[in-house]
Amino acid sequence: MRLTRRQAVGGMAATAFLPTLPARAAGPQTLTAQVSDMQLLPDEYGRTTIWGYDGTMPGPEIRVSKGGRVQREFINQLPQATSIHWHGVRIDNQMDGVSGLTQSAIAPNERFVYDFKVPDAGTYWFHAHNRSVEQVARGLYGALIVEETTPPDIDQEDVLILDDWLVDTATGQIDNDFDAMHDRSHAGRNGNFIATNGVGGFSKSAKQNERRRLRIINAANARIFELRLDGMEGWVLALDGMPLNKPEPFGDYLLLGPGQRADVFVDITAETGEVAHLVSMIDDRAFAQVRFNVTGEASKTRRSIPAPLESNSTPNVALQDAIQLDLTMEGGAMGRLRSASLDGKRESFRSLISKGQFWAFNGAVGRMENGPLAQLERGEHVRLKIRNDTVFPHAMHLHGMHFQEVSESGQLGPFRDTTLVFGNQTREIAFVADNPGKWLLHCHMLSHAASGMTTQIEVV
Ligand SMILES: [Cu+2]
Repeated sequence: MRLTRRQAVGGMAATAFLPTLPARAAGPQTLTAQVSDMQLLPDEYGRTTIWGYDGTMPGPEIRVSKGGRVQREFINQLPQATSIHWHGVRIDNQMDGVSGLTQSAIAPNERFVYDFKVPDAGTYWFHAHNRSVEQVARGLYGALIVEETTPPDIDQEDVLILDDWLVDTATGQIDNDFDAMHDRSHAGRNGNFIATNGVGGFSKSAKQNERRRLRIINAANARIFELRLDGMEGWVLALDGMPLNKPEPFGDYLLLGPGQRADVFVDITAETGEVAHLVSMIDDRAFAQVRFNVTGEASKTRRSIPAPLESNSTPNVALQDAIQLDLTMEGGAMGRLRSASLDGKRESFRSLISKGQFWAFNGAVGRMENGPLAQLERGEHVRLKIRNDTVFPHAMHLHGMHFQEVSESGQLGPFRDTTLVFGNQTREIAFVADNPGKWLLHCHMLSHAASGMTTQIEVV
C-alpha cells in the first residue's frame, strides 16, 4: 500500500504505520546538524546553546525493523566539519562515518548520503565522529532503534540516553575547553549536570505491575554510569544491542561505560502514589536518573520471567582456531609511559605532553595514519588481549563487528561492541573478522581517543 501525503499526515492509522514506511519516494529524508539552543538547565540559567541533529537534542530517533534500511541525506550546517558514526551497527565500511578513515569529514554546508542496511535488531545510537570530544559533548547524538521481527511482550518502552554535561554555571553554557589537559591525561571529560534525554530529573508516569523495556544508552564523553533499580525488578536482556542467550537478573548494579547500551526489562513493583527509580550512583550518592511516578495498577499480577529476545546472526568464535593479537595501553597521569612513537618518531613523554598527547597503544601514540594494529583475512577468528597498563579505566570500542569477552577460564561472554577495561586489568576479546574494511578500535572516553587511544583493524 502506498500512502498519499495527505493520508500520511491526516490519518491516525497512517501514523501507526509510518515507522515501517520508506521515508519518501522522492529521495532520502534529510538529517541536518545545526547550532541550536534548548532549556537544558533549570530555568534560572536561561537557554543553553547546543549542537544538535535537526536542531534537537537528542536528535530525532531513527527506528527501523531488523534487516531494514537507513537512508538519510545528511546536511552539515555546523561551523565545523563533521561525520556520523552509527555506533554498534555491523555496517558497510564506507558508511561507518569515521572521518579520516572511512570518509572525508563533511565540510560546513556540504552533504553526504548515509545509506545502509541494519542486519541486527537492538539498541544503537548515532553520533558525530569528527572531533568527537567536542561534537558529542555539544549534543550531536541520537538513538537508532532496530526492532525485532517478533516483538517482545512489554507494556511500555523507554529510550533513555544518559549524559553528563559539563556546563559553566556562571553562563549556563557548555564548557568549551574541550582539549583540557587534565581531562585528556586523567579520567576524561566528566560533566557536572546529569541528564536523561537532555532533561535533568527526567520523569515518566508508570503503573504497578507493568513491564517496561528500558533501552539505556550511555552518550557521556567519559562517565561510567553505575545504575541501580529502586521500586522495580529487572532483567538484562541485551548488551550493546546484542541479546543475551538468557535474561540475566539485574542484580545489585549495572555498569555502563561510554558508548555502551543495555536493554533492561523492568516490572514496576512500587505501588500507586510511590515513585520507582532508575538510580545512578554518583560519588557514592544515589541520584534519581529517571523517576517513574506510579499512578495506578496495570494488572493485579506480574508476568513471569521474560523470554530471551530473538537472536541476531552474529558469528561465534572458535577460540582454538583463533590467531592471537595483543594490545597494551599505556600512558596518562600516574602511568609508567616514558616515551612512545608519534608519527613514526620516538618522543619522550614530556614532549608528547607538549603536543597534547598522553596515551599509547603498543608503544605508538594512536593516530590512524600509523597503519593498522592488524591486517586480517576475511573470516579469520581472532583473540585480542587488551592489557591496561594505566591507572584509568578505558571503554574500548570496535567498529563494524561484535566481539565476545573471553573469561579467564576461556568462556565466551555475551556479544558486545564496547568493553570496559579497568586500570591494571587485562581483558581478552574474541571475534570473527567477517566484515571487510578499515575498522577503528579506540577508547570511547573521547578525551582519550583525542590524545592517543585510537588504532584500526583492517579486514581484507
Ligand atoms: Cu580511555
